[in-house]
Amino acid sequence: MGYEQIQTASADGVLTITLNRPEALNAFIPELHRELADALKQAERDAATRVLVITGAGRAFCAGQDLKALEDLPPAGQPTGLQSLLRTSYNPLILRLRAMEKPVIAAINGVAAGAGLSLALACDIRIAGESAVFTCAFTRVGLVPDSGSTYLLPQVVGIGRALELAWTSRTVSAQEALQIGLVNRVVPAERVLPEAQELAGQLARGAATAIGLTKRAMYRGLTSDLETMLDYEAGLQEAAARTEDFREGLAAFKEKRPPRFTGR
Ligand code: T3D
Repeated sequence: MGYEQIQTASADGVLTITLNRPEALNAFIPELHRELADALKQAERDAATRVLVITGAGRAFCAGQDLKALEDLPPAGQPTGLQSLLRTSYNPLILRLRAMEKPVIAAINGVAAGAGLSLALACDIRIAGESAVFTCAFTRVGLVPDSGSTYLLPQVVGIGRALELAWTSRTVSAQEALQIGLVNRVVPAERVLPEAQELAGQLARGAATAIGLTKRAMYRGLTSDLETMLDYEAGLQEAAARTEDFREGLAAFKEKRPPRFTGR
């Protein structure tokens, strides 16, 4: 599938996906959804892709749903189709990012608003530029947070902050985002993508099975209990211990050298 609404670039096990509608601050339209879904599906299947980086072209990360594409609304009280739009495009996107047993890093180069914030929250690690800003945006246009924000935002920043940010839609600076745990790091604007790609490269050279299973277990742990997770970890550890990478890790330790993992 040829892409117009996104750009993709692969290097050393890292796939960088750039949302590419800079004139609309990379807001979502159906074609962008289709292309992103296709790229993620390919990345999931491609053993050579170890880590993903998602970023935006131009000055924005993503401004959420393209509001100009929602012009033909029926009169108030009539069905709008938004429910179906969420179920067929946004929800599968968020679930795919979470289910994918590969790290996904958001390189947040500018504003993340509405479902653009949800997209960032669904990524595993968030690196923001100093001038990036965040807004829930949903309530400002009379909508409730969607695309996972009611689940993800309280997990990341706590329920009180999540409600405040959702109700007010106030703009959060990159520095405040760092302080409240909304992002992992803040870096100078020109370093956002390089830092994300450097971290991605480091992870891509890691033990892929252990990294993938760690993601699966950590997210499962959020909705589980200690006893269940102790048992679950034992099963996953057996799977990790059967890999060649575990043997290489042990050998490298004994030989006092860096490991050379192959992902097998
Ligand atoms: O089924 C469903 O429920 C649908 C799913 C909904 C999920 C959602 O995401 S709802 C929330 C949608 N997003 C928003 O409400 C954000 C709207 N945008 C803004 O609030 C502001 O643009 C920003 C805070 C993101 C950035 O502000 P600023 O001052 O940096 O830029 P700007 O001047 O407002 O925007 C620049 C251009 O981008 C402008 O176009 P123009 O006038 O120069 O031709 C603006 O219209 C366009 N733009 C920005 N956001 C969107 C957009 N165009 C379409 N859709 C957008 N979301």
